Amino acid sequence: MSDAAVSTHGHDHAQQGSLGHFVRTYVFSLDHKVIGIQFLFSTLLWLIVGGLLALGVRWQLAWPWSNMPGVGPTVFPAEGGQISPEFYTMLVTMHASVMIFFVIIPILAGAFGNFLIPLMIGADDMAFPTLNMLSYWFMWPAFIVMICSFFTAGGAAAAGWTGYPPLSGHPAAAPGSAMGQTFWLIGLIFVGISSMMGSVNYMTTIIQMRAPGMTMFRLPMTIWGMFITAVLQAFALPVLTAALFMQLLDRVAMTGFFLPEGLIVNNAPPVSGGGQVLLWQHLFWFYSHPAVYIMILPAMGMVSDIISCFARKPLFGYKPMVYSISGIAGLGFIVWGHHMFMSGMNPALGMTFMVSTMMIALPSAIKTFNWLGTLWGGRIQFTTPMLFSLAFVSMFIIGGLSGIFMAATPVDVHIHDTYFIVGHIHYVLFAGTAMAVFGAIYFWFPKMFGRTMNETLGKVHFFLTFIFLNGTFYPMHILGAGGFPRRYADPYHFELFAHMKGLNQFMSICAIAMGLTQLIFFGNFIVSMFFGPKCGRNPWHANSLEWFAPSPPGHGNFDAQPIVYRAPYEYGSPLTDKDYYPQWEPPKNPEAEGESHGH
Ligand code: HEM
Ligand SMILES: [Cu+2]
Repeated sequence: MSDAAVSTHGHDHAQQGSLGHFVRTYVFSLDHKVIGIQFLFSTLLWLIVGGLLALGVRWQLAWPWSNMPGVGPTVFPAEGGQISPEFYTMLVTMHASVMIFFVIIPILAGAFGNFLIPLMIGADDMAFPTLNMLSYWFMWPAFIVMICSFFTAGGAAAAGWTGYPPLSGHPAAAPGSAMGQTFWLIGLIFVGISSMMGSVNYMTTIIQMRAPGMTMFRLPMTIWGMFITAVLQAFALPVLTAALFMQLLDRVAMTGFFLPEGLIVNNAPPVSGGGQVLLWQHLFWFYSHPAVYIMILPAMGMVSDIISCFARKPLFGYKPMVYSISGIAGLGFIVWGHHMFMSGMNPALGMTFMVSTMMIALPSAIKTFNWLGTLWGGRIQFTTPMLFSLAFVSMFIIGGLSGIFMAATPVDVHIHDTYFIVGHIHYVLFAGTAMAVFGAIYFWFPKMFGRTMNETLGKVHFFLTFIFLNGTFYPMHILGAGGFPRRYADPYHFELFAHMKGLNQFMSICAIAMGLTQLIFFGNFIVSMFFGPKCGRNPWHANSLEWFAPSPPGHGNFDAQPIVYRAPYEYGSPLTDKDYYPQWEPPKNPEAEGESHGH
């Protein structure tokens, strides 16, 4: 590994300015920091794509069958500028698929995992730099294939991000299910391969390459989040990849895994048969329930670090936090049936899944309690990263509580497939994870680029996003409790829902405003990259090892081998006169610190 790092280093001097050098340094780079930043830029770009798709959805729900101003006539000339019902289902499907598989998962693991893991454990790079580079370069073909599907006959995939057969399996079932669904499957298989390469790399790096003194229980929570996520990926992803292949074979090779015998759709001739539609749901959720934790555990880790730093207090209950994350990961494999309560399930089994799902709320509650415990009595600094982290904690509580409603089978009968579920998703994923990601960007931006982002603009970005996100997503619970269905292009068609249009218009206006607010963020990000005030190594006075490296760190990360003397949360320690005591600082009084050496 270090061979590669050294040889790239050599080129720095030998081939200054040559194209080959540029390509090796910034395009096919083996450096985990460059790969992390590549992931960050790409996922932010895909976030814009996913966001625009969402605005399409919101447009239709607020002002159904009306011309989209500006873009409508160009994008949908055939419908005279309106979104068609077929296109609406594509929008819903592709919005969720892009956000989940191309934004949330890769921004956490790909961008922050890559950038932070070696720096926070005191390593000079990942264990397998080439694998790391490949994991990034598998994402672009995946994304291009997904997006190209919009231009195939029939359009993009339209069976929802969950891709249930027979809708997804039968070429005549859903619009776009001719080529679009096949493209979708190929795209996701590529994403799966990418994640798999990342996962083995992260596990190996964290287990094998920690700096001297960095015991497992001295790892920052960010690293624990990334580690457990990598383990989850390794166990769950093969199941999804196999299922994707099987669906692909059903579509292109006439196998019969998921389609029942003699199924006739839209008078099209029957296709392969003899399969089980429910088998897909089991395989899909066996991956995708653990995947919802893949989408939040790294965020929980990063938030823990940010909160401890700006409360200037040690993280409350470090070990219970570690056990909770592990517990969430373990339990995550025995709850997938809660997505299938309404698919036809033996009540005894439904009961089992209900109980296991409710149990998983326990470790989640422990974590929330510990964040509050960390804040309690702290000298809180309301910086932008801290504000976003506090938003994460408070919003995650709403998302977690709505999860408990849904876990109760008698309640889920009524709210399954309504906007209540969509509300839950958005509270855990947008109000939760995305807030944590914004916090993490503001927090680690100085390490990435050696400059800080503008705090005032950061706060404006925070407050507007926070207000508009609640305006957009909170009413989803109200709609859902009233039965408003998800994935319908025109629910107002039913008289029962006609009165809900006003609320939907309010939500869509908030969504548009929230989208515009992000321009502040992107502007701040780009301008600060070049003109932000330069910062030193440790602008937040934090304790973990990444702050020991220069900002931005050069090849090989550290200019001196870091040695770890203590846990990463020694804020307000009586053993030093500063209010923080970094992991790398040799003890001033080794006798007094003898205890913490014992680990
Ligand atoms: C307190 C813990 C949680 C509980 C008890 C819980 C429970 C549930 C239940 C029962 C459902 C299925 C509802 C239905 O379709 O009728 C569900 C759906 C979902 N949950 Fe959670 N959840 C929890 C936390 C999370 C977290 C942390 C995330 C993601 C970060 C998440 C993401 C999702 C998603 C994406 C769906 C919807 C899938 C779909 O049908 O499209 N949940 N949750
Ligand atoms: Cu689930």
